[in-house]
Amino acid sequence: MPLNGPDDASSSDQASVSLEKDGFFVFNDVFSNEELGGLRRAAEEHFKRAGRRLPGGGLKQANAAVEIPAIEWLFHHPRVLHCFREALGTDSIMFTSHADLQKDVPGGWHKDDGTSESSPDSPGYFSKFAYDADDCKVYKMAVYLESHDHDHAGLWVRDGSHRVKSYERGTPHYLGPRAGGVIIFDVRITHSGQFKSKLYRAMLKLGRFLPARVADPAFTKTRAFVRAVTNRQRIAYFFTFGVPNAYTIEFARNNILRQLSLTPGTNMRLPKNLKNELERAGVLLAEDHFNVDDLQTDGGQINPQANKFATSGSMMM
Ligand SMILES: O=C(O)CCC(=O)C(=O)O
Ligand SMILES: [Fe+2]
Repeated sequence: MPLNGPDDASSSDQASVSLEKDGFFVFNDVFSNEELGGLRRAAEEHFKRAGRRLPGGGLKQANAAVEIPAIEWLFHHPRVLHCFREALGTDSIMFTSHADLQKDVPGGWHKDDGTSESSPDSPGYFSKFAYDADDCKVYKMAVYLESHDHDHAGLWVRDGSHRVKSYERGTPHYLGPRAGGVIIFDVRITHSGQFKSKLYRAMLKLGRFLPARVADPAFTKTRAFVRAVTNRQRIAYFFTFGVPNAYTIEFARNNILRQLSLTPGTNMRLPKNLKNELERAGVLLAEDHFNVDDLQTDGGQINPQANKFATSGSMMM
């Protein structure tokens, strides 16, 4: 059940209990209109000069905590940290360095734990499948800049699917946050953004006959135009924190490799100021537990000596 803001006194256990049981939770009234305006301006400015165009339309930016300095405040905002602390059920939380920005990206069922239906034997970002692990608590915050309580363009989840490997299990459940609210969900949950419409799927089929360099920009522009004139723009930020243990560190490390592959040459080290602010707010950093420079250069090997959580969790690195 949504709460009226993270300061709601009744919020105590509700978020963490829901996250454990259902795999998601909605917080209302987290950001002010000014803050939403700042996030929107930063996204629009950024996509004028950068970003990755997706096949089939839409824009994405990986490593947004570094690539978009104007939104640095988002990651240490007191209300954001409060929501994560409520969701994770502890004050001791860790930032994974994962942050994405996206605009008008169409969805489809998937999990954010690095697994995919096409590689059913791969445990994704974790070294083994983590669906039965109670201490795997790696949670993503979705910040939609538009209200989605009157359309179906918010987030779909399959209830309870954070505890099963199958992509088909769990009743589909629509979560339409109002602008200013956020959703926090377990990265293991099966979820989807806005599903592709019939018209859009037909367009994509036709697009197969065109070279990607023609089809992708054409779809991105058409979608952006239709959304702008129908007042249905869809911009969202996603970023991930966890409890400080081996699961969170392993997620962070392997997700950094993913972000590097999506944005070659991006600097995955957190900016000094952001690092200081997070530390001041009592947030631990996953990047302190492996060598980011090694990942930058050779996709390096994690050093178990440097990871004090490696032997304390139930999962070995
Ligand atoms: O588009 C959305 O709302 C969801 C995006 C998502 O699930 C992702 O980027 O992993
Ligand atoms: Fe996702």
